[in-house]
Amino acid sequence: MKIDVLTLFPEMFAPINASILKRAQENNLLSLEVANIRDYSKDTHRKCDDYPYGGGNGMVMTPQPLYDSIMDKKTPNSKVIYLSPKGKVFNQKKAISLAKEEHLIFVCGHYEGVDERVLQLCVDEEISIGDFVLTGGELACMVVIDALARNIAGVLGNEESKNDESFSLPLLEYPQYTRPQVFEGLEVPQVLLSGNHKEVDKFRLEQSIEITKQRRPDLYEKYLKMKDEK
Ligand code: 4G3
Repeated sequence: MKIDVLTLFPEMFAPINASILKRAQENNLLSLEVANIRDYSKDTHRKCDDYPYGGGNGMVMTPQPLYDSIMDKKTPNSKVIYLSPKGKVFNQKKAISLAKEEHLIFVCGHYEGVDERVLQLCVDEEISIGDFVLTGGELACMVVIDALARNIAGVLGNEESKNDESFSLPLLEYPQYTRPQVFEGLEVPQVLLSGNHKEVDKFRLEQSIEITKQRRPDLYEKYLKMKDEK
């Protein structure tokens, strides 16, 4: 997959070239390019923002540099995504479907957002990572890229990716333990040491159900309904 990011702050994207996403790029499963919107400004001072028509607080990103940067990256197979608090809320299902795209272009807004006409002209989809406001779309963009990249075939070891079925189940993850068997007086549950895989699976499912019931009553209701339908 090819991903283009358009931002006024390319330096914010350093973390995306570490760890698993670094390996994905080295293995040519993912190609990530971050471009500076300012490089497209035709203004003498490379300005990319201006006061909002109608007044109000803060600045708005001007359409020209944004429009030109998007058009420069766009191909017939691209999907252009804008990160904003008024987008459709991102989830695991969306992460899986975006992982199947050929070319994604992420547009990161700063200040109080971008001129609406750019969204109208170029943006295919508006996505939010949750009901809160960030200083810019960059962190939201990295969240979406990380979540989708781990669903590209080959990016994770196959054992790791299997675990995601816990989110379509829909139950929260069961607790995990590793060595030592006793840590600060706390013991690993006996059943996990038994070697009885059927009992282990049963224990984990019970744990998942219990933690979901406690922490996410909304998911628990969904789970009960799904079980009934079976
Ligand atoms: C206001 C995305 C702020 C308007 C972006 C863009 C939160 C999210 C911004 C606008 C963001 C999110 C930039 N904050 N919840 N800040 O995904 O168009």
